[in-house]
Amino acid sequence: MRLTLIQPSIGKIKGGKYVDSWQMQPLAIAVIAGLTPEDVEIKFYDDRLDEIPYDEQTNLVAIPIETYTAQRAYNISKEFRKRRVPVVMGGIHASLIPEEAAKHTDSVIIGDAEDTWGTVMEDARKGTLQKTYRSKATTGMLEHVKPKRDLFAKKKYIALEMVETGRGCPFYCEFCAIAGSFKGNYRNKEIKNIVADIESLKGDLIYFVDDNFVSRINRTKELCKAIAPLKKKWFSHGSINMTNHRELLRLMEKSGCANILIGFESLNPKNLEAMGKSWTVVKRNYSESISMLRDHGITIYATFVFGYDYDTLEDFDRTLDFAIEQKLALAAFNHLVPYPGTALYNRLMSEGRLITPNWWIKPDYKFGEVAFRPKNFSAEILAEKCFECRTKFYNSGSIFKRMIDFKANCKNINQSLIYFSANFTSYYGVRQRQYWPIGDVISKEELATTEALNELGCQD
Ligand code: B12
Ligand code: SF4
Repeated sequence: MRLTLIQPSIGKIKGGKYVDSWQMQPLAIAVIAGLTPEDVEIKFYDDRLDEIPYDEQTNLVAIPIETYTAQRAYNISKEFRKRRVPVVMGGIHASLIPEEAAKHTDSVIIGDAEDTWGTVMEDARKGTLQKTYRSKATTGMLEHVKPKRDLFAKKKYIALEMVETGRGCPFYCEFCAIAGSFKGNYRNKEIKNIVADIESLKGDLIYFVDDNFVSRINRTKELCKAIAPLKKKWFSHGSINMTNHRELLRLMEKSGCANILIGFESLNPKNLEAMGKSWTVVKRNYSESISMLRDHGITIYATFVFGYDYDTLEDFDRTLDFAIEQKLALAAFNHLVPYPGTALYNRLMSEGRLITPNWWIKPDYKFGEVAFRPKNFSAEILAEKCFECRTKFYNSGSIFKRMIDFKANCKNINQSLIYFSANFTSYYGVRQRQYWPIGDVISKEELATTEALNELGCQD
């Protein structure tokens, strides 16, 4: 039997380069391959880097989908199904709205693959694929499956090794797809399995893909102690309440933490309250938390979101100034996105504020377009102001100003190299991503007619 695994892109520009910062190893693909019986021949194509050979013989196609890749995945699925090849889909978007995915595929896997994939493969062999498979794994430890990373060997990904130590997050922020999907649930793997996974990797830069690396403080401390002797540099995401635990910060530093992405979201306490995120500033304000992380040599990738009801036009500049003054190593200035399956989506829908309820499958939808009506300015102004914050944050003056931080951003040669390469990748990425086409492969001419080509800076 032959299985074809496909990582979909968001959409592509024919002959153009894909967004650099999005070219990372797709770990879910390696996990599914690791769960697949040995006698099955596996082919893997990454739509971001490869052409998909629709006519190559195969018995089953499996595609992970996120909200932004759903439209493209549905188009890919259509091609295979036209050729009578069954297609199955899983991943966060398929799990959040399986009824939509079911219209475009033979089978939808809801939740984890670890306890469902074996049955899917058996049924596929027998030709008895069910319409849906639902994972029952919601509590207890997270099972570790050895990812089959050799599938990535010949592909040019960013030089980061992806490792998962836990899944889900104990918090419940209104806008977050993780909260919508895991409902405040968090499960972690056994530390000895994580250590073995890291030991098997050649690279020295690890990206822990966990939704919230500090979900369980004591367990994260134990994990940091266990990985410190491996002498790797690592990056991850975590909630800001980590700064309530000095010992944790010390252990993170000792274990090689180079950068941590933290959702700051807003400087306005009323917005934080509306998001269900007031807990971020209960013990100390953002500046104090930043300074504590800096004292431990940990650089920060802060994400901000605009478009909540208490945001005014002044908040864009105020937030940008804060991010530069605080010398944040990296920052994202996102507009609020109503992901389906979230509490935010349901609220905006009930308030009649979704401009296009199914924006992610709208044929000419572009990355960076705002899909809802904000309260205090228009959707277009929101998109423009976010883009302006990004370009100003990544202009050379700001990069230079933020560089002058010898405790974290430029504390040694390695950290300085990471700082510069991440900032320059972001400088280009910001322009490349804005108005990136969603859903299909389109030509530059088609794109030009939608007036966005210059904005994209997508030279060959
Ligand atoms: C690593 C990561 C990235 C990396 C790499 C992503 C990649 N695919 O190459 C980078 C940094 C590039 C990235 C970029 C973006 N990301 Co991201 N990312 C993640 C993160 C943190 C981890 C994903 C991961 O590897 N998990 C480990 C694997 C093993 O777990 P898993 O994906 O859940 O898969 C399991 C099951 O879901 C299931 N499964 C998954 N797929 C399939 C398929 C089949 C067939 C089957 C049977 C089962 C199955 O089996 C797996 C094992 O159980 C997730 C958070 C998350 N929990 O998903 C966000 C997440 C997926 N990203 C998100 C977003 C929004 C983005 C961006 C749009 C951000 C931006 N503004 O630029 C971009 C989009 C880029 C793109 N898609 O091309 C959102 C998506 C929300 C949504 N509703 O879709 C998430 C959920 C984060 C969040 N907090 O909301 N991301
Ligand atoms: S803390 Fe982060 S990952 Fe957790 S629910 Fe809130 S936004 Fe989502």
